[in-house]
Amino acid sequence: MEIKINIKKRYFQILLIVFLIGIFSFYVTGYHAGSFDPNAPNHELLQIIDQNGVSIDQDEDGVIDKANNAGNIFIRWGRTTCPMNTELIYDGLVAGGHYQHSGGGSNTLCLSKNPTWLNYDDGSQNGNLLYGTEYQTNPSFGLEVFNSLYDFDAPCAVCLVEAPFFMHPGSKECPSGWTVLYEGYLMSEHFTYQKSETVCVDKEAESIAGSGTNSNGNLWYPTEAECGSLPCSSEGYVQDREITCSVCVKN
Ligand SMILES: [Ca+2]
Ligand SMILES: [Ca+2]
Ligand SMILES: [Ca+2]
Ligand SMILES: [Ca+2]
Repeated sequence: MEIKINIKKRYFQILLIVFLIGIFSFYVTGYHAGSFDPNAPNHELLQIIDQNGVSIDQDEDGVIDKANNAGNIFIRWGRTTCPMNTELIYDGLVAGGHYQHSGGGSNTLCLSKNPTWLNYDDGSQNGNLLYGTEYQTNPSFGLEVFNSLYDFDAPCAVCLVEAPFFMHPGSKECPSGWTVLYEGYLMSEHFTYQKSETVCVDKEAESIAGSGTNSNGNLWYPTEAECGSLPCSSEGYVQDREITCSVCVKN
């Protein structure tokens, strides 16, 4: 009789141990599986930047939101440093298409100063062509403060900011609730040349050392208001006056 009771007791002890091992295993493996839950908020996703330079935000539920215009990366054209309360990612060279070429890319790039390569062929195949950007700011194009930059090439800075931002064309000031990151002048290609991008160039623009040779690749000119199509008045735009801009960040 006593032997039977001991066998039953041992049987329950074994069952209990198996049960405890099972619970332990479930927690260990379940914990690791949970860390790969694709729907869980993942801080690594908070600052992903897509191919167009638009940041992909993520709300508290982990839902990715790409459409709120809350890009966290902006380019400070004409400078190598970033404004206060923003972080320099890298400084580079401004580059774009040739002023006489009707094809090629139309956007302006903040190009790396330190290129690295994948596959290449050093023969000239002349597909898309990329040129450095020169301040074409001789005195005949106004904007006296930029005259000393004439024929020099422009740098740029790619900056990280933690709030939504936008470029405000036409004003060196920002709307209420927004703070100026930098102010400057709208610049782009000459109106008789081929199209390029209009960007906001810092009012205290710098040049790349030793770049004063006249190369005329991609060119920056100041931008003038043309009344009639634009409304002009004593409080508004003025015929032939150089248009300003600012980059604004949400308070
Ligand atoms: Ca070539
Ligand atoms: Ca030039
Ligand atoms: Ca030059
Ligand atoms: Ca003018």
